[in-house]
Amino acid sequence: MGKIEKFNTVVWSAGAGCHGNCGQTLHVEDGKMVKIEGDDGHPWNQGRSCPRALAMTQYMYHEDRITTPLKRVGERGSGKFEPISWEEAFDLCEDGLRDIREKHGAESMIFCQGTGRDIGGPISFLAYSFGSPNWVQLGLSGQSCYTPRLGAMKATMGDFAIADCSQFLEKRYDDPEWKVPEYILVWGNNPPNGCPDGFYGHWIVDCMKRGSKILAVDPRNTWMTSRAKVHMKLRPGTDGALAMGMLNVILGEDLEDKEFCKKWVHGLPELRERVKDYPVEKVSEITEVPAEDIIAAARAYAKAAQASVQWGVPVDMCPDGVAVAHAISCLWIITGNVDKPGGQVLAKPSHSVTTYPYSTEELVELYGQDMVTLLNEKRIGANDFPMVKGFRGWAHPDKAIEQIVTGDPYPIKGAWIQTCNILGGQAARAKLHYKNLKKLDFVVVVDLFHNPTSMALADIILPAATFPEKNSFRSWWAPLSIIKKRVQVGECKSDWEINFELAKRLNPEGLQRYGTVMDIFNERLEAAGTTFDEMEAKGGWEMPPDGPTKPYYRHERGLMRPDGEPGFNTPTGKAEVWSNAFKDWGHDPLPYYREPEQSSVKTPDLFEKYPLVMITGARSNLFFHSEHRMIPWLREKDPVPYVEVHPDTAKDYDVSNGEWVNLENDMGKVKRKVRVTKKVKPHHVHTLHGWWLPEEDGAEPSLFGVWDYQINQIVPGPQAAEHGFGGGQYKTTLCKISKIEDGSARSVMGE
Ligand SMILES: Nc1nc2c(c(=O)[nH]1)N[C@H]1C(S)=C(S)[C@@H](COP(=O)(O)OP(=O)(O)OC[C@H]3O[C@@H](n4cnc5c(=O)[nH]c(N)nc54)[C@H](O)[C@@H]3O)O[C@H]1N2
Ligand SMILES: Nc1nc2c(c(=O)[nH]1)N[C@H]1C(S)=C(S)[C@@H](COP(=O)(O)OP(=O)(O)OC[C@H]3O[C@@H](n4cnc5c(=O)[nH]c(N)nc54)[C@H](O)[C@@H]3O)O[C@H]1N2
Ligand SMILES: [Mo]
Repeated sequence: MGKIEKFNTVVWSAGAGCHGNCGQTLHVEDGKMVKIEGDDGHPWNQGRSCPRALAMTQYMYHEDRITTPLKRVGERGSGKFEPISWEEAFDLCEDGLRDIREKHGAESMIFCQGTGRDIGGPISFLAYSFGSPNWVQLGLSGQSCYTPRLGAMKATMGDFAIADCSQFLEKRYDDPEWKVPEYILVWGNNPPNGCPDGFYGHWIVDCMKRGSKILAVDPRNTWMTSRAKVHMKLRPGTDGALAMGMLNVILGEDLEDKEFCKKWVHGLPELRERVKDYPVEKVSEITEVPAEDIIAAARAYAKAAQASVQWGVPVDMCPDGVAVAHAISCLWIITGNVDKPGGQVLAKPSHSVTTYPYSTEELVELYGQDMVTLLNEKRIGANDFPMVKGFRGWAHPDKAIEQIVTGDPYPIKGAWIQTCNILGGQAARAKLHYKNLKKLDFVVVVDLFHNPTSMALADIILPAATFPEKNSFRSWWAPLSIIKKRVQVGECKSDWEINFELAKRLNPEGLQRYGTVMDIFNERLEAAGTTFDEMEAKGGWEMPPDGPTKPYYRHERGLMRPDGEPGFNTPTGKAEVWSNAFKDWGHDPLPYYREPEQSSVKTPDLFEKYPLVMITGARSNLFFHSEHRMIPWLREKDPVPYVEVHPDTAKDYDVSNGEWVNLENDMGKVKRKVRVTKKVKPHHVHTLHGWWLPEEDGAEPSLFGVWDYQINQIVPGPQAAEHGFGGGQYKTTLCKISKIEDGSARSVMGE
């Protein structure tokens, strides 16, 4: 046995999945990782780990892991691949991409990613170097994850904000500047399970231990909601009405922070008028939340010395998620809970380091003026939705999948799929995505394991590295961190290395200044006045110094605006509850509520046929989306896909605990095992998304059993959000339960 060496690092993809920045200690023996444990000295997680991090050794050295580049040798979908060298793989990718660029234009190649792992940097670098403006979270209907919330905050405050749990301060809860939030309004979020969007879930629990009280907005019962002073169990997708109702109470009872509003808020009189349309009784009727609960929660939140909101993806998945996020952001704005301790902390990338360039100047310098023109004029969706053009540099997912078939205004011929499982978890209308993507001429998948997407579509597969196997850096909120390679598995390469090699081949002149990926890292780290090696020598992470990226009261100190004046980064310098940005984009400058696309109110006939509201994808801490089903320690805990059914509903449908059933609507049916539980309300059901069976046959037609278990084939689309962002129907699809008479689920799941 060799000596065990210990290295501290940060858990950012691939492996645990997640959006986190946890400090973990790797135990390495003879070049192999043998154990992982939480790093006590790291301010983010202070020594803690999650099940997926703890199972990393099983993930890294799993027998199914893809460890060499692969080339398809049979028909698409036949599952026949053979190993090739990296040189051959890069040659084939270069030829395939060049061929599309020459015949159809670079925009005919789309670059698809999943959720925000360590991918935005490498994939935009490759797409833009190649010359395509079409970088897209393909399948995510309405781009309904975080983008609607980010868009609303950008429009109202010019910056993003998250619940203040002292995460920007090195001494954390012991820092004298920080104050514990009196209330935390946990809205459509289960933080300890998901740690979403750069927020470590147990920070809320840490705050609760220090006195924070919880107000919860969630149709289900969770650990978190069971601790709430007020739990508002709303009808899924009616969050916008609830937020407007709370604003109605606060403004109706003059509970706003008058001093803050006078000095820093734009458009309060207009908001006051608008919320009159949402009296509490009406809101109670829409949301199914008792009026007294709405009033109690609104008062508690508004009267607190400081209070914060921690929200989740169901907000985005409401129809017009942007408007819902707008309404919720008005809560913290009018109560003055912004940029102050224990409120909503303005969150900026640490040390102003960004993983990829944002500004037009930087884009022109790196990729040329043509790229910027393409981004504005040819990016899919940019001409349909002003917010797609004006706010976020991604192509529009629902438009992109349709353009593959219409070819209008130009053909889509190839896809680079990196860090996403479109057919196995990301896409609503999963079968439509399957059918349309099959039409492409050339598909590359960069992943660590096979999945239904790679099996059905890939011509070339490139094997990616996990976080202990790669160099990278991270500035998503704080601290600024580097990730240093410690082990090698097979021939796997990091996403940065893969994309760098290809980008250089496809744009040799433009990228002359970079010799290796390390040159890119160091260029990006310049904003922090440091280098990768210096960061490593200092222990790998650094908290932001006083200035624009460290709280508090930055709007008063002139640190938020490019002109250095006090105020927020908006046209008026104030937090705009009546938003000039929305007006300029042609949208309602004030928040509003819209009914979900399918519901008892909007589609009563459909509701009669399918009277169950299906919530999908409330996060399990065992799995990250469609990942981890092959990891024994994790799968053992939740071996099959369940559906949560209330006892009354189980009775109505004559089904019992442990019985296999179908969830069904006009789009199809999907198998689930019944778990009778009061976690859900009667006539709501909940089930986890992302199910496929790695142990099953991967070749078509099985595709790892995906069409038996993938819930997204009965989740409809396209989104109908006015903004183009929001409205994915992942939490509001109507369905019914039907019996499986032939025992087919049992045979598939081996029970
Ligand atoms: N029904 C339903 N569907 C949903 C949701 C829901 O709530 N309900 N949520 C939606 C949301 S919010 C999102 S963001 C999407 C997410 O959807 P995706 O991000 O596509 O999620 P995954 O299914 O985990 O697919 C990720 C793939 O990338 C691979 N991978 C992981 N890390 C890396 C890496 O570092 N490099 C590379 N090259 N590959 C990597 C994994 O092995 C996996 O195959 O799903 C959406 N789908
Ligand atoms: N372990 C793990 N962690 C993850 C992920 C994962 O797959 N696994 N995915 C990551 C990603 S990409 C994301 S976007 C986040 C998502 O994580 P969160 O933002 O926490 O979202 P969910 O877990 O989908 O839902 C949170 C809660 O909202 C409730 N809910 C459902 N529908 C509604 C509704 O209409 N309104 C309201 N108010 N509440 C509703 C659910 O019952 C659930 O308890 O997690 C991230 N973290
Ligand atoms: Mo997400």
